[in-house]
Amino acid sequence: MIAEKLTWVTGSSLWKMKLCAAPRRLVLFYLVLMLSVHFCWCTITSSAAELKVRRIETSPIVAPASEKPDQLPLSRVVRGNREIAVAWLAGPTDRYRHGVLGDDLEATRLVVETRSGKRLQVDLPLRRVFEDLEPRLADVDGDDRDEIIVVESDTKSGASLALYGIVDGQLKRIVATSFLGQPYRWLNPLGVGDFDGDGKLDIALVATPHIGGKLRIYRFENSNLSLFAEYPGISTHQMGSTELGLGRVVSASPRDQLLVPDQARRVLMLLEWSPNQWQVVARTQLPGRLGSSLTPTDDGEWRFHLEDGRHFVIQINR
Ligand SMILES: [Ca+2]
Ligand SMILES: [Ca+2]
Repeated sequence: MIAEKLTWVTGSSLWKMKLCAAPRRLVLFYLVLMLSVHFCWCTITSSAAELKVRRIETSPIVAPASEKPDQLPLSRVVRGNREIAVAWLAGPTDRYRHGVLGDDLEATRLVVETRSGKRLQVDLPLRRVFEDLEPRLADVDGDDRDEIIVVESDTKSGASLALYGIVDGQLKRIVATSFLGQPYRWLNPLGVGDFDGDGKLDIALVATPHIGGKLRIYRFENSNLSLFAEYPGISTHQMGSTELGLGRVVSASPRDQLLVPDQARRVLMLLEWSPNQWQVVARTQLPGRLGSSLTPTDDGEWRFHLEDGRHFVIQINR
């Protein structure tokens, strides 16, 4: 009986012949040994990637100057490839003094220029601001027209992630997540990707990245954003910084993955939602605290610097 089990493990009838004649204790020893080898093999192969960090010398990156009238200071103009040619945040105000993004100024207006040259805009009511530095363009619903992902904060309820788009020739809010529930609570959008492998884009963000940040993933379905996955202890932003890209979406098959720092920003992890549970595909300890966005390079790596000013690149080895 024991020898039969061993034959299943090794796949060899020769083993069976030899072990039938072996003492019972020896058979048990071989059984435990072979099962251990089998288990170790499974564990090693499930670690499908490695994160490799290498130091580099580089010159400092110069922040882009404002290029649009009334543009929010420190914000970035974004260019698209579809109907929306350009999008930016404008109308600076200090009516919501949170200061999470480097100053007390936030935007009251979202502006786009279409490819046909038409300018459209949305002005928020007095109790709201765009607490953000860049509108992000993505075709979230797959209709070949970009939506705009932006952080919209309420002076009484804190931040939400909002999706804007051109509807019937007007720039309108299509849908938004719930507000975080109290003022001075912020979230940092992370990006879009197909994180559950159903062929449709999902949206990732980090809620309250300065206080126990939670990575959250939403599906856009039936004109709603529904939360389907959450991972605690993630921080993609340093309080007061204009750097928003400390976490990135990594293209992968069959599901896109997320490269994110832990709460202390000293560990980088590659996470996958696979399926219905999180898997840490790879992780690495950084030689200091992450102090910048992860910027993609032409070689498929990610460039960054630490808070102490040293520059590095990180490579994903699969
Ligand atoms: Ca769309
Ligand atoms: Ca999906």
